[in-house]
This record gives sequence, C-alpha cells and structure tokens, in this order.
Amino acid sequence: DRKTKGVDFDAVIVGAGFGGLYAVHKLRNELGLNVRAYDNGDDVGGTWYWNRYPGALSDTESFVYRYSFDKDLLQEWTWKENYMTQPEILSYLDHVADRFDLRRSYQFNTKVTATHFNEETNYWEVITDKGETVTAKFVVTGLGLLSATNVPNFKGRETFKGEQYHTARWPKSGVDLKGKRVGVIGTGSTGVQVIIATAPEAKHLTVFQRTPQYSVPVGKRPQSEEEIAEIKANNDEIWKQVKSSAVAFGFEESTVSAVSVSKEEQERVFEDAWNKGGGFRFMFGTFSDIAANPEANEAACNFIRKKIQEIVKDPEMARKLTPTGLYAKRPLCDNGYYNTFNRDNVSLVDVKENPIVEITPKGVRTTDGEYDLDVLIYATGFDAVDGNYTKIDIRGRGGVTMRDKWADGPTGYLGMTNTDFPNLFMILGPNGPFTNLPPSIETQVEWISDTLQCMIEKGFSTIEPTLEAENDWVATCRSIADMTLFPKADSWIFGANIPGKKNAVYFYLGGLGNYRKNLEDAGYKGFIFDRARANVE
Ligand code: FAD
Ligand code: NA7
Repeated sequence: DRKTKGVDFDAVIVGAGFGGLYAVHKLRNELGLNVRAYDNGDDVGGTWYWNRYPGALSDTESFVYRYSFDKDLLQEWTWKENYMTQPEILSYLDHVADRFDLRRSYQFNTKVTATHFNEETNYWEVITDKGETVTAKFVVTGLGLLSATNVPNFKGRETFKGEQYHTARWPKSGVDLKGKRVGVIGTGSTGVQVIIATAPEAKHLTVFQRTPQYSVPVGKRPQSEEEIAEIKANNDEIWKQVKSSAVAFGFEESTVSAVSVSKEEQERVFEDAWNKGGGFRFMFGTFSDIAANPEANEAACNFIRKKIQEIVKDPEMARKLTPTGLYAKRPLCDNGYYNTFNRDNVSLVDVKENPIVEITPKGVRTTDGEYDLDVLIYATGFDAVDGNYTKIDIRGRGGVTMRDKWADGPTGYLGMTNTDFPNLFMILGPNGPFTNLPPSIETQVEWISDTLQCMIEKGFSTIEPTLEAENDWVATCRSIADMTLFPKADSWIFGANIPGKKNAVYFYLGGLGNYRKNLEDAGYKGFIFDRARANVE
C-alpha cells in the first residue's frame, strides 16, 4: 500500500536552466527538502546548454541577465561586455551549479515522460524515459518557455544530403561552415543572430525570409572595470528598480507618449535609443505608447524603415527587408543585421512571395527555383510556453490530462498552478510575466518555496487553485493583452507561429512590478488547501 510505503522525494524538479537550478537551491539548500531533479540534457544550462549556434547572445544586458538572490554571487561573478554570449552564460550557470552544489541532485540525460497524481496518497508519480518511477509530494517544472523546437514539416526534409540543424539543437562539437553554401530558414531573434555570424564564414549564405523584421542595434560594447564596479556598488537599487519595473530590463520605461510630442522630438528620442541599443529599450524606453497606440507604433516603424533604406544599398534587397506590418513582436536587436545584406556572398529569398515547396537532396526548392546547399539551418523558433508540457503525459485529479485541460489554450493561475493539478508548480508556465526572465523566474521560485514552507509549517498536504481564480486570472491576462497591439501580430507570444496551435493568451503582459504586487495581494486567495481532506470530512 503506497500510503504506508511513504514517498521517495519531497520534490521532483524538472529542468536545469535558470528556473530548475534555482528551485533546487531554494528547496534543497534552504528548505532542507529531499529533492530529485532531471534534465534531458547531459549538463546544466537549459536554453544556454542547447542553443550553441554561432552568434547566440542574450539580448538582456549582462548586469540583469543573472540571478539577484545572492549578494556574494552578484559581486564575485563578472563580465566583459554589456551583453553575454552563449558560452559566457553557460559558464555562469556552470559556476552557479558548482557554487551551490546543485549537480548532485540531478539525473541528467533523463526525460520525464509522464507524471500522474495519485488521489489516494496525494503524491505525484513521476515516470522517466529510463523506465524509472519515483514518487514525490511536489513537482516543480522549469521546462523552459522557448525550449521545445519547431521544425516545420517541409516535404522531403529527410532527403537532404547535406547537414541540417535546428539552432537549438546545435552540436556541441560545432559545425564547420567555412567555405560552405549555407541556408538559413527564419529571421526571428535567432535567425538574425545566426545570419550575422554565418555570413563571414560561409562561401555563400542564402536567407529564406517569410516575414521581414524590425530590428534595432543591440549596442554591444566592452564594459570598463569602473562601469562594472559602479554597477556592483549599486546592486540593491538596480534590482529594486528591475523588480518594480514592467519589462525588467534594467532601464526606466518611458511615461511619455509618442503622440504627445512633436515629430522632431520623436526622431530625437528614437535616434538616441537607436544609438544606445537594445530592442526592449527601443520599444519601451522611448515612449509609453509604442506597443499600444497604432499611431505611435507607426512612428517607430517609420523610423526603423527609414534606417533600413539608408543601410541596405540594393533597393530591391531593401524592399524585401522592409517590414510593412505592426511593430508588435518580441522586439529584436542585432549586431549589424541589415548591413549583412550588403555583402556579395549573401542573398535573400522571400518565401512569402515564393514559398518553399520542398527540401530536396541538394537543398531547398521554392516556387522560383532550387537553391543548392551544404548546410541548412532551421532558425524556425519554438513551440513556445506549453510545448514541453504537452509532450509529457501529465494527469491530475480524476485522471484529467493537461493536454485535455489545455485543449483551448494553456492556462495557469498566476502563471504557476492549475486547477485539478495539486502540488504541481510551473516556473514560467502559461499566463506568467513577459519580461527579462531571470527576475521573473526568481519571483516565481521564491513564491513556490514560500508556499511549500507555509504548507509544511501548517501541515497541509495539497494546494491547488479554484477554477474561478484560474479563469479570472486568464481573463485578466486577456484584457491586458487586448490593451496592446501584440495580439495583432502573429508570433509565438500568442501561439501564432505554429500551424494548428491554439491562438491564446500565453502571457501576463502587465509587467513584473504588477505581477509581484498581484502575488503579494493575492496571498493564498483563490487557492484551496487539502481539498481531498475537506471533501472527506
Ligand atoms: P530553460 O533554460 O529552457 O531550461 C529548461 C530545461 O528543461 C531544458 O534543459 C530542457 O531540455 C529541460 N526539459 C524540458 N522538458 C523536460 C523533460 N520532460 N524532462 C527532462 N528535462 C526537460 N530570455 C531573456 O530574458 N533574455 C534574453 O536575452 C533571452 N535570450 C534568449 C535567446 C535564445 C536563443 C533563447 C532560446 C531564449 C532566450 N531567452 C531570453 C529565454 C530563456 O529561455 C530564458 O531567459 C531562461 O533561460 C529560461 O530558463 P528556464 O530554466 O525557465 O528554461
Ligand atoms: P521566432 O521568433 O519564432 O522566429 C522564427 C522564424 O522562422 C520567423 O522568421 C518565422 O517566420 C520563420 N518560420 C517559421 N516557420 C516557417 C516556415 N514554415 N517557413 C518559413 N519560415 C518559417 O523564433 P526565434 O528562435 O528566432 O526566437 C524565439 C525567441 O527565442 C526570441 O524571441 C528570443 O526570446 C529567443 P514568420 O515570422 O513566422 O513569418
């Protein structure tokens, strides 16, 4: 009888990225729980373990793309430039894992394939692809919101005789692109980075673009020791500001609307942001209404369009690269994207005008011809937010599956919990904040840890949200999203990047400061503790 047999672990934690690692630290090192953690990679890092493509860079500045929970860690770990490349972030997370002795709780190369809640014992059974089943009182998932890869199902994909890789499954050993004919499908954040890095290596680079993008300079530059020392001396204020701001990118969001100032003033502010660099700074640090008011949005669009026309020498190339729609996807920034198209060895195929028909043994065939390639790179993004959840057979009360529960789009009360799935806590689950992510991850992991501590102290065995609370939160997310222009642009932020995926509200767009306030104000309103016991008694 399982009731008397006890339980294997207090908590199972899935994922070894920023989220899972911090959860292991909080739950094991601070709460003293007995934890087991899994990741299907062979080491820590999550996003930064998988995304080894050339040019991979965080577009959050170095001083805020990190943990803030440990003052000594903030002081001792340093950086060289105002943005960190993938190897630097990976070595940061490696350092964190060593410093807090996190690896010993992990079983790597192990995928969690199923997890079922047992209503008799109130334990989760967690099943892995190694054939192991363990039980746990709590499950904390940090599966990654940009982690399940999206490879479009082009006809003939398996027939290609060259090498082909999705950017987030880049081989550890690297790929030799020197002197090769390289093709890149996709011009999102990843595509932009990999295109810039590949062009100087490849013999010829062919970019397959479906939708042109608004991208501004990232503004990457070395940071002096003095600058870094000043940041380190001001960490308290910096993180206070970050956690009370909206996008948590380490700058003050603008409170001035673009429509309230003259055209000249708009130009001046945009030019200044263009020179400073940063996509989120351009969208949220210039004016308060770029992402909400079509007129303000158009002003930003026009500014960027003009820059593209100035930078790109060939008028036909410039036409193809110039976006016409809204500026309302995750804002991009780059280290010389448009300029790359001035190179003789780079060509651009507009696959909206001439769609991809199939992948052939030799390369890519579009309606206007065949492009011969040695290497084909898929920079085609992710099945974002719920992609890794729906791969796991998650069953809650009464055997209800997460896949069924999310048939109309994924949900999460406060971005972390689900009705009928007691004691299951999602880090960056659906309806969580849309921000620079490490401070949102910390916010959620700290809330989860505080909640577990409270339950242990009070002797509660289960927690779950009411359906009413969950529905209200989803409605709140919807009404905030509808105040912005984001739902009007097709992107992964609303699940619109994948054919057949439910178009839903995947994020709380109210900002980190407001999100944290919601957590504080809610207390445990909207949650039920020990529902089963309450029903029995
Ligand atoms: P991840 O780092 O994605 O880790 C999840 C881990 O869980 C992965 O290792 C995955 O393999 C594992 N996993 C999933 N399912 C299972 C399973 N069933 N069994 C076992 N293991 C499983 N965010 C920003 O804020 N700023 C940026 O500049 C930024 N740049 C980015 C650039 C790229 C190229 C990408 C892809 C993402 C970027 N992000 C950025 C988002 C980034 O994902 C987050 O900042 C953060 O790294 C997420 O951490 P995480 O722990 O939640 O998830
Ligand atoms: P994105 O932003 O989803 O970009 C994916 C790109 O791939 C985008 O240009 C897509 O064109 C293109 N794409 C996707 N499917 C196809 C097909 N079938 N044919 C042609 N082109 C296609 O993913 P990223 O990895 O760049 O960035 C995701 C996030 O990760 C980013 O915001 C950062 O936070 C890190 P589309 O625009 O849909 O027409």
